[in-house]
Amino acid sequence: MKKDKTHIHWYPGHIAKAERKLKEQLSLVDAVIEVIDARIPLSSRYDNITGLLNQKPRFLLVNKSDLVDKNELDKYIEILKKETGTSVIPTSAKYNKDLNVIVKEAIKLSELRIQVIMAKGLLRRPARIMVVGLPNVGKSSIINKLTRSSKTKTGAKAGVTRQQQWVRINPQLELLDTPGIIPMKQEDQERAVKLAFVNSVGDNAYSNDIVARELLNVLNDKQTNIFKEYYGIEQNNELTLENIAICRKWLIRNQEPDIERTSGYLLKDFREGKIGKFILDNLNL
Ligand SMILES: Nc1nc2c(ncn2[C@@H]2O[C@H](COP(=O)(O)OP(=O)(O)O)[C@@H](O)[C@H]2O)c(=O)[nH]1
Ligand SMILES: [Mg+2]
Repeated sequence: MKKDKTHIHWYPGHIAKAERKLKEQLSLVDAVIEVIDARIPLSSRYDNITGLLNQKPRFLLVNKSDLVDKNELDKYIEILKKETGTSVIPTSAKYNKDLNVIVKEAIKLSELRIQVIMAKGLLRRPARIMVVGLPNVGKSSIINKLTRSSKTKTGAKAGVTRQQQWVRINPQLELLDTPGIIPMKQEDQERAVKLAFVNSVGDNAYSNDIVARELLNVLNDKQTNIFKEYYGIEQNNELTLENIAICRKWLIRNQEPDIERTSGYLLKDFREGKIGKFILDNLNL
């Protein structure tokens, strides 16, 4: 695929299909879990979630919380709670030992609908919950953690889960894993680039150097210093891809900075949390 030098853009085709399927399944579920990424807690929300999800009861999981500062994240959690009026639970599929709080909340949220079914004389059935969210936020990882197995496939790239899949967690709860969709307009490039930082858009939608430069651009002063320290750039030198390349000796012929390679490493280091813990949204947005 040809990479546009200035824009991030993805094929709307398979997203439209996934969105259609998601809507089809909605009538089958009691509630919805929306998984967001702690590094972009505002930008990884679904824009039109209430429209798309048809006012289903739902709650939010702020996953990958191991990659951010807990105190800073708490401020965003408060905002999200106020805004949505729902439970907002920080999680980490990597480190949380006990994700049972998710199971409890899911069952609680479904109870009303199950009671209605039972009032009609039908037998009690397990709560059915759909797990939605952008690609790569950790939906499948959380479900696997809850089943203590690898029933769903996970992966560091966007688009690993291609189909919806029901997973039984226990006799009271079944979860539906879904392929992540990006229900936003591509015109919102400021947000698209944040999705690229955290690997929520496939890497054929952009070129690394543009996204890497943007990543350096959105950092605040404190974050910039942490980056400089990590790559060994002196405090009075500017934080640029070129300077990172020179400090790390990522060079091509004639000792020129190897920008392509540097961009790739920078994004990788950031995504793996090696440089530090960063939230890249802004509270006064
Ligand atoms: N650091 C960290 N990585 C995570 C966490 N949850 C998932 N991942 C990683 O993120 C990538 C995407 O996970 P996956 O479950 O496939 O995301 P999905 O597309 O939403 O289903 C994988 O490489 C996971 O190992 C988490 O809480 N913390
Ligand atoms: Mg998945």
